[in-house]
Amino acid sequence: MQMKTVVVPCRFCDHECPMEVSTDAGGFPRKLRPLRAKEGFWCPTGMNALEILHHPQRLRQPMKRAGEKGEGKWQPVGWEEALEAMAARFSAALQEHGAESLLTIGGFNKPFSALMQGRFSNVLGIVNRAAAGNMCHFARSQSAVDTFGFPVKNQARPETKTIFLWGYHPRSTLRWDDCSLQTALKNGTKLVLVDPRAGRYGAQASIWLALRPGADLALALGMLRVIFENGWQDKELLSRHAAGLETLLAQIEPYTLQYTAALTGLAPAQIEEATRLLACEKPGIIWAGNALDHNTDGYQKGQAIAALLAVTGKIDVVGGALPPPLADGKNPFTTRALTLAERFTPAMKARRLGASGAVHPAFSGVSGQAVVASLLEGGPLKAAYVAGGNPAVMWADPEATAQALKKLDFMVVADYFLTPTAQLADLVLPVASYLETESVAVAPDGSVHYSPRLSGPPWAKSDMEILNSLANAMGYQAAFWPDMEAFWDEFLLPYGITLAELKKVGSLPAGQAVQKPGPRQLRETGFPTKDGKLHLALTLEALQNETPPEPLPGQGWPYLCTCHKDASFFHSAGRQVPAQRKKQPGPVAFLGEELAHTLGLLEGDWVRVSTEEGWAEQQVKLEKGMAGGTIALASGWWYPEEGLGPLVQTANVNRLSSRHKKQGHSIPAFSCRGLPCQIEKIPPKTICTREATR
Ligand SMILES: Nc1nc2c(c(=O)[nH]1)N[C@H]1C(S)=C(S)[C@@H](COP(=O)(O)OP(=O)(O)OC[C@H]3O[C@@H](n4cnc5c(=O)[nH]c(N)nc54)[C@H](O)[C@@H]3O)O[C@H]1N2
Ligand SMILES: Nc1nc2c(c(=O)[nH]1)N[C@H]1C(S)=C(S)[C@@H](COP(=O)(O)OP(=O)(O)OC[C@H]3O[C@@H](n4cnc5c(=O)[nH]c(N)nc54)[C@H](O)[C@@H]3O)O[C@H]1N2
Ligand code: SF4
Ligand SMILES: [Mo]
Repeated sequence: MQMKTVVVPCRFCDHECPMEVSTDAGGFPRKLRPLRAKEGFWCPTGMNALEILHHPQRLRQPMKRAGEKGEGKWQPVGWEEALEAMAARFSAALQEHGAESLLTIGGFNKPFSALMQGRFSNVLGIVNRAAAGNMCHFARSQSAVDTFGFPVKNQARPETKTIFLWGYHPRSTLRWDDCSLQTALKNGTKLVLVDPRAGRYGAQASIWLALRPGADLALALGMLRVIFENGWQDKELLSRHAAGLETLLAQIEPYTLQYTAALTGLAPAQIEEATRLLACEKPGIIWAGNALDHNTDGYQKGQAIAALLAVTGKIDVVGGALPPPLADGKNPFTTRALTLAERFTPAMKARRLGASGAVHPAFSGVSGQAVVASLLEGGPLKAAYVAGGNPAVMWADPEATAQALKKLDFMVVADYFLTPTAQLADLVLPVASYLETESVAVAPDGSVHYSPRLSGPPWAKSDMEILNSLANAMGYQAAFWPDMEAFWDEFLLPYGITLAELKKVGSLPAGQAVQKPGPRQLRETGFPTKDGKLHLALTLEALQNETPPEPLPGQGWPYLCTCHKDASFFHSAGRQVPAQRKKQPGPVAFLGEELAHTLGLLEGDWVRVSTEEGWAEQQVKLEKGMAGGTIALASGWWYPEEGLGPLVQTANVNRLSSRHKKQGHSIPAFSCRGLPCQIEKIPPKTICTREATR
């Protein structure tokens, strides 16, 4: 068979990795090869596009609900009818109940899909937009922006002497970071691991701080105190630029080594030595992950980490945390312009759910907790458009989330499969994967590439196309495009080329040179914060009476549970895909050998982990040196094979999390790291992966 190859960007997440696709004589994709494989890069999610293409459980046509919500009875409908129904229901909600009655739900940023969702919301005036940011990275990145003016990008340079992996496990999650980390380690960079479990880095770390889950704020404050006690701070930098230093010093005062050790479960000498590495072996960087975002005090944790970087002079230094370039030549058309972001005015933002209170002004979305609370209380929401998210699995308290979503008059879900969220919909739409969509890709070097639609299932449409058609059907032609070719023509305007012309030539070389991040002499000019200062005081007072900063096991809940992501799955997706389930057939909870011994548990046993909120059942894998009294469950689990409906998610770790008790201050996240829990052995479960996936 004569094969041809073509390079297309994977669009399952916002990294848009180039994939080499081999197509047969009919142009049908047969083989995938990630072009970054040479660097040791591998991603099961990107690779599953081929299996999705042929999967028997793939959504194959729009379907409307035929029975009760969640009953599993569907009636196939054509695209025309689906679009008409959507346009009618959304228009009716708008007219009868106003823009506050509409809701969009997206998940982790899917390129272009999120863009069109943003434009759709901005044109219609939708104020309630739930995406994943508040439970993903927002606390971490915004706290750095507020402290020294820009978010931290993980970059290892030959100059980098130390890297802290702090609640971040890129070998499973963001593998290109792991590739660069491995290169750095080979070149002598030292690794400090801050994680209750060793994962894939325990053996590579010079120091492993196996802290109690949830105790990151205490650790960071304790380390700050060690720094000032030893005079390791960058005195010159602080004397010129620090704001709020006195407050910070008062805030860290209680966190003596002994107190910090007691709160974190770490040895004082270990904390001291890790702090010395951070402060004295420079330049260096802290690569922080989801463990910092997934608590009510995620913003304060981010502030403390940002303060650690700032006081040790790691900002704007080659080998440390560099600011992004002032101009980004990657795409002359900014997302802001394409989404018509200026239409989302402060007055509109003020009308969204949960806007009052202590929400950070930079956070303009709504949290899942606010959506669920409002729906259960009979609030204004009537109709929802869901694309790229699976809230009935990924939000806190899946049961309440499902009950809440059922209360909507009308919910549309665009997905590949009938997920627990889609099962609750009134209308489901089959979405096209990156292999099945014609698009344009702008590479990091600024070059522009045509990405063909490889013969995929004709029934599937891209998110962009669906929303563009919906907006047209609702009468918003003026702010949208007659078809997708017209959209791409507009996207390509700054390049002086049309889609049809790009299709002929394939690619445009990099135009404007893309700037690399580099030092900007901020020590001289001041930092890109509103007043040029380094803002070191933490907004700790905001936490008072809300959340204890460090969860401690209590009566009836003697242990602590936390979670992590499986290397083989992207959140809740992929559980139907044989190759992925083969790698990871079921949900694995890591348990320290000591605790396993205390509980009489062996590798492979099944356990039920309970918190005040609920329980989840997973299979034990023993892990050496894990933080005392801790179990780390896998997130995102449901069994498509069980067909039991959306309410039965026995393995879902989010059953353990509260949706209302701990809203999170500043950035509304829910806590899923460091919850007091109980662990008990249960009879073994059989996971029928073969039936599941065939
Ligand atoms: N306990 C716990 N909870 C967590 C986390 C955790 O670690 N632990 N992680 C949090 C984080 S970091 C995040 S980002 C969120 C993620 O939350 P979500 O983004 O809601 O989770 P996903 O499972 O990725 O849901 C994406 C859904 O969209 C579908 N999909 C994929 N690509 C596309 C596309 O291009 N178009 C459309 N229409 N659909 C698509 C997938 O099949 C899947 O069903 O969860 C958060 N929740
Ligand atoms: N395979 C895969 N890759 C993904 C994703 C996916 O779902 N699957 N999701 C993508 C998304 S949206 C995101 S946001 C990133 C997230 O990527 P990561 O930040 O790496 O995500 P996690 O695995 O959730 O958490 C990282 C580490 O935190 C540790 N941890 C748990 N509790 C604590 C704690 O209390 N303190 C500390 N210090 N550590 C703790 C866990 O053991 C784990 O090693 O990954 C992205 N890439
Ligand atoms: S899902 Fe994997 S292959 Fe696809 S863009 Fe993201 S990291 Fe790259
Ligand atoms: Mo995320």
